[in-house]
Amino acid sequence: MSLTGATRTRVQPDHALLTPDTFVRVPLPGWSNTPCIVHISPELGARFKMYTAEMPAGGTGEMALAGIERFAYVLEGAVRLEVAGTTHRLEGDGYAYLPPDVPHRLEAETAARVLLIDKPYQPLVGADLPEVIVGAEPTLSSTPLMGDEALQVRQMLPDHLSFDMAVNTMAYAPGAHLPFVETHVMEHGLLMLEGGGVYRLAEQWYPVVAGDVIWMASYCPQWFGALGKTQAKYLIYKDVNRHSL
Ligand code: UGY
Ligand code: MN
Repeated sequence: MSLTGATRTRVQPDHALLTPDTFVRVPLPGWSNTPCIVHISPELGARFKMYTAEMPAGGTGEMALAGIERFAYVLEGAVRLEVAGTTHRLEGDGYAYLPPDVPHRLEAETAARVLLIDKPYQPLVGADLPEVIVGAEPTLSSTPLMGDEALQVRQMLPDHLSFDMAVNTMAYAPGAHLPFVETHVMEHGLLMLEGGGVYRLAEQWYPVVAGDVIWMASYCPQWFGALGKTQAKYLIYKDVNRHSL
């Protein structure tokens, strides 16, 4: 309950910081019994949609749109995923990549929160369609960003031209920071998973903590430095491997 009308949420033409105190839940086609928080969408200026589905036990989700690929990441709880004749069980930090037009069904075994990243898949002449990927983030090996052992990256999707999206986690030891102010063609959707720090977006510096969501448009200058005594970690989406012409 806000008695002051104050919030850290900010929405700008080339970036947005969205904090949990401002989240609004809506029903979405394809989801039964499941309120969804739409964090990032074309209405904001993005070329993808990122949202959290808050599934009660027994809640279900399917893809309601043609030509849309999906990345699903379980934040909390356990869900069953049925896809291509196989049933998988995803627990916290488990994830799946679901190619466009491959029917799938998510069903919550327990109350669960699932982060979804949906976007129109851009086929590439000569490249095969991507396959279903199911994994668990903690089991992946990490690599230091540009040799900095204090900043570890885990890549959840294959580094292959078939994929037009990348979804990584980035874990910063206390005091670690991006090596420079990145300014690039790819856009980002980001969810803070742990800890906190300061995010520079365009000409502003924002304090951020676990639970916050950030959208960075193409070419939005960006930098992050971790603060506090525990690691800061975020999940980050970007568009990759296409010419956009
Ligand atoms: O992959 C990235 O572009 C990443 N280093 N960006 C970021 O953390 N803001
Ligand atoms: Mn970046």
